[in-house]
Amino acid sequence: MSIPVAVRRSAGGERSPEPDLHADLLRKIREGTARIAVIGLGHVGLPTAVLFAEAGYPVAGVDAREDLVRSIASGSLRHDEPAMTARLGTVVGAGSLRVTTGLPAAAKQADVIIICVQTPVTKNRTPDLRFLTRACRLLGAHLSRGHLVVLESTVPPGTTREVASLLEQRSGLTSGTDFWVAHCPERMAPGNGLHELATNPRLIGGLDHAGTQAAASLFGRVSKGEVITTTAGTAELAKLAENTYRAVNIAFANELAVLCEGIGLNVAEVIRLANSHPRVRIHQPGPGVGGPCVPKDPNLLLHAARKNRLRLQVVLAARSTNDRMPVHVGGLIGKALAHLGDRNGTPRVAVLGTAYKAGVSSALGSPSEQVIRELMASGADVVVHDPCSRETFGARAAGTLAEAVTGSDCIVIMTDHDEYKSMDLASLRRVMTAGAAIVDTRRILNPADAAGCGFSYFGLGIGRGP
Ligand code: SAJ
Repeated sequence: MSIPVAVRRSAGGERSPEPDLHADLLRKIREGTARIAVIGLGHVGLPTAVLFAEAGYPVAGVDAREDLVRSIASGSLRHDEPAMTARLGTVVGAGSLRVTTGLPAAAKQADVIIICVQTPVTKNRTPDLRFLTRACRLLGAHLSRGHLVVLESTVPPGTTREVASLLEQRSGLTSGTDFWVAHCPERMAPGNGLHELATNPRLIGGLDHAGTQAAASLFGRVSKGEVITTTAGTAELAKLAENTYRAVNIAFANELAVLCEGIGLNVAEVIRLANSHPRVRIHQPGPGVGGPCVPKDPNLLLHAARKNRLRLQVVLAARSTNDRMPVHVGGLIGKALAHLGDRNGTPRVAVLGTAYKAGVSSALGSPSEQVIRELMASGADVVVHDPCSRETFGARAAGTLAEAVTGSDCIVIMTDHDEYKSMDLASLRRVMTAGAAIVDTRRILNPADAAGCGFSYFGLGIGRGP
């Protein structure tokens, strides 16, 4: 799916911007007076807005979700990043960041518009650019000469140009002459956005030199990392390549894990030793990949390949390996329960972690969902606990770790939250049933310690010997 645009497209060749308009924009960026509108206040837009407001720019943060806007304005937003509440409170309190649901007014008053809306995939894993299209339609109707539009959302190759075309169509203005468009893909791990957006190298790809120059100057004001300029298309694909590399690397680690289980070796040790080679960096096996980016971005890449009648075999294989990991975890749980021998009644399983990774509240795409739903479908009594996420995926929620574990036959560690790394295994063992098993999909426990406390330990990637 692509952004629907009229036939008229932005110019293929470079056009000269009007020197006064462009020079004026550069001056405002340099002097810190450029008014910035950030569209979309999710895990990327919010820290982006805070950073620019802290750098002294007048920033309007725009989001369609009224409850979100209200909670930011009133200082009651709960956020994964410890520093966010205080820093957000400071810029909102000082009036340098104001938040609104009104995109048209914010766009009209801005010199720079940064688009940070979500770009998910559909059930068929094709790009769903509805949010982006909607934002661009509204924005295009209020675009003025001299505007700089920066697309920070992760997008399929060619989207930045399509954004420019849509804006041209809606505004009657010409990209590269009247306004400028650039792509600056976000590169931040959710949970650490304020730090990573300010320190990671930034890629800036404009549709023309003037757009690249303006966006590079802008992001250079808030980034201590290198600002690397390129074309829009290269920046789009480089961003997708980053997360696809991660997905492929994790899939390889997952295959090693399954192999180690089969031949009685410990994958943690195998990877540790392989990674002692200076040019090897194998990632960690786990129960599958979740979150807003790593499971999604390879699909944007695959979509681009499909459009060009290409089949990216490695990426496809990695996707299916990662997709199968929750099923593999289900198999480990089955082995663990079987190991406990004949028991009367329904097995009770305590699933620890619904968040997709440690320290975040988001359970988007979390492999815990499939594991929990399949356990429930098989008739198990499932209790879930997560110190960060409220998601339960339909299972019974426990308020504390002890409550989740009490009376259980099996603990399944799905997320490597700190609280689980420092669990007091001996006390947990005492409140469980006579036979007690642990399935540790993140290998955060020492198998010998767990066994010493009387648990049957099943680690993902840890072979149990011949
Ligand atoms: N995971 C593993 N093994 C690993 C690392 C991660 O199984 O070795 C799993 C995690 O448990 C999680 C999923 O993969 O379920 C994604 O985790 P992640 O650590 O890749 O975190 P994200 O998705 O929060 O952030 C990624 C990061 N991308 C890269 O490191 C290349 C981040 O830097 C990006 O900015 C972010 O995607 C994004 O927004 O694109």
